[in-house]
Amino acid sequence: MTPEKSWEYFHYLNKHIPWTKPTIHVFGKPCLQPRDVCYIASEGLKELSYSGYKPNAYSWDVFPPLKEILDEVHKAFPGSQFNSLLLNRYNNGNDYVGWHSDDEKLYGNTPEIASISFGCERDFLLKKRSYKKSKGEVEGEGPKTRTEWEKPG
Ligand SMILES: O=C(O)CCC(=O)C(=O)O
Repeated sequence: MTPEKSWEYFHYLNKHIPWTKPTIHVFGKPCLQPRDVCYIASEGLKELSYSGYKPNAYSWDVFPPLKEILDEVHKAFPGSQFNSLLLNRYNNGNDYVGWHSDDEKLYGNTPEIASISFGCERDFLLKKRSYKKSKGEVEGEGPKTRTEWEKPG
């Protein structure tokens, strides 16, 4: 994607996405999510729920440029078939996403994630999740369902 096209998408998303800043619950305490979000999902996908919040799932059909972006992602990862999109808008340096793994049950045991950024350049961080090992457990023997990576900080 050219930088010009990428900025075109940036302005489209900024203006036309119905951004919300939901209240989520972290360790039982309500707090405003520190960024704007919007959720797009293919028909038939189970409802997404995280931190006590169930976002409304918009259809891809409402936002044709998102379908173009999805096509680009599918081209970049041949054979992929992404079924949903969580959009995040970071308005300034105070907005962020905390360390987390995308391990919601509805995405299955080995979810595939693609990430695409528009706007200013920023760091995208990943770290290997730490976990307790039992005595004698061989490295790489952990439960298959574990999602091993966390992102970003
Ligand atoms: O905005 C990002 O780079 C990461 C977003 C993310 O990890 C998420 O929404 O699950």
